[in-house]
Amino acid sequence: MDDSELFAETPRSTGRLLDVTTDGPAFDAAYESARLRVETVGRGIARIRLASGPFAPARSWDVLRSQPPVDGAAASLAEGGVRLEAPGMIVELRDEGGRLRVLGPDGAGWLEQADPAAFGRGRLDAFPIVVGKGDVLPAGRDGVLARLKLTLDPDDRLWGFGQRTGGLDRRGRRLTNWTSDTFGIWHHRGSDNLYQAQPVFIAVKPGRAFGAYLHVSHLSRFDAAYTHPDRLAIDAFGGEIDLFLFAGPTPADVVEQLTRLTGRPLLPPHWALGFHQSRWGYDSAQTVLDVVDGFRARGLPLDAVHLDIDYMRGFRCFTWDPQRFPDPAGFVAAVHDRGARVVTIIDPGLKDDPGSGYPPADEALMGARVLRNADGSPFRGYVWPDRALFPDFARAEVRDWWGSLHGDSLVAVGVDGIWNDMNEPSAFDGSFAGGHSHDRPFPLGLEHGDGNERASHLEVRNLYGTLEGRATFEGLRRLRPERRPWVLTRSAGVGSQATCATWMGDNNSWWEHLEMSVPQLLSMGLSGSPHAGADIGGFRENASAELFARWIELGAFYPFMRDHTEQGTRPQEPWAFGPAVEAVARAALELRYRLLPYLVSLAHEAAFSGAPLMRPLGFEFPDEADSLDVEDAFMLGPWLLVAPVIRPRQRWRSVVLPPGRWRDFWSGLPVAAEAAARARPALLEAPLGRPPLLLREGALLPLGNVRASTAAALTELTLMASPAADSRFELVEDDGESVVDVGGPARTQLALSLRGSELTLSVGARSGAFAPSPRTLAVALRLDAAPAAVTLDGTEVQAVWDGERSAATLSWDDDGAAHEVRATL
Ligand code: MIG
Repeated sequence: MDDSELFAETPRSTGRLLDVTTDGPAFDAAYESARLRVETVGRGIARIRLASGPFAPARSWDVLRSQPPVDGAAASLAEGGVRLEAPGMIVELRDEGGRLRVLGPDGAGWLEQADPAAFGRGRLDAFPIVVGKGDVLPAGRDGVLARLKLTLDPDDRLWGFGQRTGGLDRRGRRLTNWTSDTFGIWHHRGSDNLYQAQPVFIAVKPGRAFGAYLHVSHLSRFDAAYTHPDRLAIDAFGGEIDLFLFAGPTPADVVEQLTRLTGRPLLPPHWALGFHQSRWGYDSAQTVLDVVDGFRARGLPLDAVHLDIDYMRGFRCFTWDPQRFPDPAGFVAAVHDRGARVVTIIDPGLKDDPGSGYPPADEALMGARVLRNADGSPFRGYVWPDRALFPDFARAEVRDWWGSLHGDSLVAVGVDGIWNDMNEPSAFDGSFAGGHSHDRPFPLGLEHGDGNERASHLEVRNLYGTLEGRATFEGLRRLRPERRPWVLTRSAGVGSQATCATWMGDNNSWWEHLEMSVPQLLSMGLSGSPHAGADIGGFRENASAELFARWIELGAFYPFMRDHTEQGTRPQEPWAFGPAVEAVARAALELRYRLLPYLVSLAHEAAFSGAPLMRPLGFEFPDEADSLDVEDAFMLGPWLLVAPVIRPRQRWRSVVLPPGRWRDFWSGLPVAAEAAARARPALLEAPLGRPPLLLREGALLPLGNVRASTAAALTELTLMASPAADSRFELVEDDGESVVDVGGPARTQLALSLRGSELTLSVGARSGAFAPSPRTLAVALRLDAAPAAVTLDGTEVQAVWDGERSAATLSWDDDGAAHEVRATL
């Protein structure tokens, strides 16, 4: 877009560079009509702020975490400019032209400022997705658009950008950061923004990655080589470009740096990693219990059932319908008795009927806790309960109040988790009963915050879901301090990973949306939010039997695994499509439950370093160009490669294999060694119920026994191993429910080495407070042939050779002590 389409007036450029001063690990520059500050704020993290006036004030709701000081970062005046050298990255400003350059530690260019930055009142119609009837830009600096153009390396793939439609590499797209209720048919490539806003990206090419986070909550947009093939333009309202840069050098390092700055991902309770069943339209306690019984009667695993808006009395949040759910506590107890958990939906819109015996509305109005119009009157919009009020989550007092609302009606009843919907926020301009239009009635000038923190909707909208999720998380933590909170949210932003899991909203029962869920969830993890899933089977419209089968097969690898569908669609429980599909669903669910010890370890890794559970191949093989460009397959943690089937009637899949020796998970047999050696695609068989699933060389994969739910004990732990010269994995275990502090979880170091024909697998002594229940520990070595000899702690033992699974297995009662298995191949 050229300037005339973006700005309502001729924009001001920064003008001449007047003065530069250094300040320890930072430098400041004054231009004729702008200021710049470049600063090292943490290990591998630099911040660039550029504004036409004073920098924006800090906000109490901001997600940034303070960082310890960094050694070895210093700014110095150099010939022709100023240079900030920090570990991992260099930022320079050259006197001539006053432009920025970002370089790697080796001096290779990463980003270069293409034009002087520009500032001016923006044009709202340049952001068509945002404009509602009568929307106007707020006055003052809110409405000032800041524009920075950077030149990119032509080889850079651009990953991340949060929740999006489309593919993994988003080069060539324009990406708006604006949370919106964009449902079903709008989940397509032409429609760029969805419910969440994470303005972050990773630029990656073989052997090098760096990242960026645009720390601006106002409406903003990236033009990622869309208008100009080698340029990244950043446009942000609020009058300032505030850009954090992450030095990498690998994608994993970037995600670590991003989540160190904005919060590590939450640690979910174990039940949340199990299978969730949901649908809009489970309209009575009995219906829900019948569904849970359906799982139990068939022996299908289930950990949670979700209650959609059907449970409320007239869509009033924090109430139960007295006819449909006459005894909430009895109902929840009955689900618990069946070994499952209850998650209830909560929308932000509170029914506007003060004085009618609905305390949340009274308290909201009397406490002035809601969003206000410019004249100070409460803002009202229409959602499920009809006319509604919207809490102002930017205020700490309102977040506390909101959290406490979950006490009597939900936590005291025994509800286990909370599902936040409609928090983009979404509302309409007329009653739902009368057929609503899809206007966006939240005026951009609507007021959030209080005191000297009053802020416009243009500034706070993108954070609304993040702040609601935080209020809910903190409320649950206060109300039930002994348990890990679990909150699922539809709208989210950078920072919400610390409090909420998310799902991808209202997809359709289309193959295209099954396919899209892979790059979508990969992008979520790369953007710091790994605990994400897409509705299995698709939300809108009816899934075909085959689509459902393939989707639940794929969903077994989603970090958050939930079957959900819209009111009025055909039944979508795993048995609803007949015995053949039920068998596929059973295989998928059983695999999910076997994978749980691995998923728990990966969730701990994510909580420690940000590393996503679901990873692009290039995350694990960042030096391999071929791996970097795969978007239709992914890694689950370091050890498993998943290549889902994404088309009907397909029984084969071609898979680009990263280097190394890969084995078929099911048979244990080596896969297309020739293809792997030369990074060529392999063609793999993919019958229904058995999608291509490959075990990486060096795998140390912990697997559990199949259970009805995580409420049942883990009685077997199997370490599935595939030989390699050297590899390691940390098995992390905990009780799955309590808040884990440092020293709580149990850790076991696993290591594998191959010297000549001697394979050694060592299981370290378990450390930490958690003690697992009694169980068998098994080692399953995936080998080409039965081993010649096997010893356990130096004593010869008999391993059982299973030719069909190419596995030599031995087991013992787990005593938490160190053990060593040696096999002569
Ligand atoms: O206007 O609560 O994305 O999961 O079933 C639709 C009803 C509101 C949208 C959510 C969907 C949920 C539905 N909600």
